[in-house]
Amino acid sequence: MSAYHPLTESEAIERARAVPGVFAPGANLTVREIGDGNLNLVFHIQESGQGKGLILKQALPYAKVVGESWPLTLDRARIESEALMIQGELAPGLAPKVYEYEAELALTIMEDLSDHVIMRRGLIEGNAYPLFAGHIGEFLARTLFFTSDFGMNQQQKKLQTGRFINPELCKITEDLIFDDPYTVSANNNYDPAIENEAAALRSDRELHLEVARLRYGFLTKGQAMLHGDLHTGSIFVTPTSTKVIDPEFAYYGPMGFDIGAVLANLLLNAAAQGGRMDDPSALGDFRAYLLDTVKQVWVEFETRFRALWAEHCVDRLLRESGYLDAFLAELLQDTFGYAGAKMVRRIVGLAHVADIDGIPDEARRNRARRVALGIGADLIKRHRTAGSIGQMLAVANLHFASKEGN
Ligand code: SR1
Ligand code: MG
Repeated sequence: MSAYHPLTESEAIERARAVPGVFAPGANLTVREIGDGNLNLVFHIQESGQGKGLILKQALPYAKVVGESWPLTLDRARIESEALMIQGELAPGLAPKVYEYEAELALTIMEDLSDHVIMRRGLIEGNAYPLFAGHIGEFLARTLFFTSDFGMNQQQKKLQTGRFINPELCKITEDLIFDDPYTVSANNNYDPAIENEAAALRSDRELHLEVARLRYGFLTKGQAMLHGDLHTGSIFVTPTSTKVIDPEFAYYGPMGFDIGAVLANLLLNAAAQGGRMDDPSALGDFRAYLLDTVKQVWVEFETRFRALWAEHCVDRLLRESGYLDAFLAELLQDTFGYAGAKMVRRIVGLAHVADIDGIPDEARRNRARRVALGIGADLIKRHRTAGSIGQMLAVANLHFASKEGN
């Protein structure tokens, strides 16, 4: 019989105690279960008064957000721990250190990041992270380049692709992002006040055609090892540090899906701030910061990806002059489309974002939802004609102005 069982808090303490070299023998350890995501248990173990800690993340055999009626593979814990280690090697300092992975318990033991905050929470509070664009640009460029056919031996890449076959987690994305929002689905979850907008998503055939293209890209375009769920709840920050966590959705897919996820979540926060900030000048300043960050993430990514290509591209023909420009032009278009799809799903789909759902005033909350849906649907529809990151900012500003009347 399998030894798997969800850990109790006291078992989590004893398991943490057994990690060599972290806590003093006999240390007074405290534990808190802090998992506020959709899928897992997360225990935070601390040594009282010593500033030392560990995180124990344990996969549950079902999706916590729904319950035991939605079974989910424990193999995602292996995928997550392997992805964390690969990302930590490729992008030093930008992922938490993994101490141990225990397959039987689907348990990953990693660095305590409690001196950081979840970026989504920080942005909701109106905090700016000026180094973030450079950090995430570096993370994206290095993890995507070095796991792709540009930066990795192509036979090794095929073998690595096999280790990241992640059908159940991909199916969640295929349903929740690339299907449910565009049909009547029991998974959908939205305020009746936006029924007209939700119905418009279901009847817009032009939109469906573009979503089909993005969906097919997600299903077939195994360009690089993705994080697979790179929203601002998967990123810990301080003013000087960025750590990317939670890559349990990792698989080989289209690079634009990861980049688009980051940009979508910045834009969701920009939409949300219209319902949160009362002072127009503070709102203008914070939105300017967020939109500049959207632009800088792409610029920092592209600059680094180009430099990696110039120095480390392993494929003679992919080094051919002009190829990289064409590749990056298509990647920008994918990024627009995936960013749009990520925005739409957070408004009408199963899993929402606190940026918007936490807006206290109902009318302002639903206005922010309409703004986000408008931006998202436009990015999807326009993705194949996108030619510069500035166009993404223009789409956002258009919807702020037209739906907020300023
Ligand atoms: C059933 S899981 C719902 C969502 O939570 C994760 O963070 C992913 O974004 C997934 O789509
Ligand atoms: Mg997650």
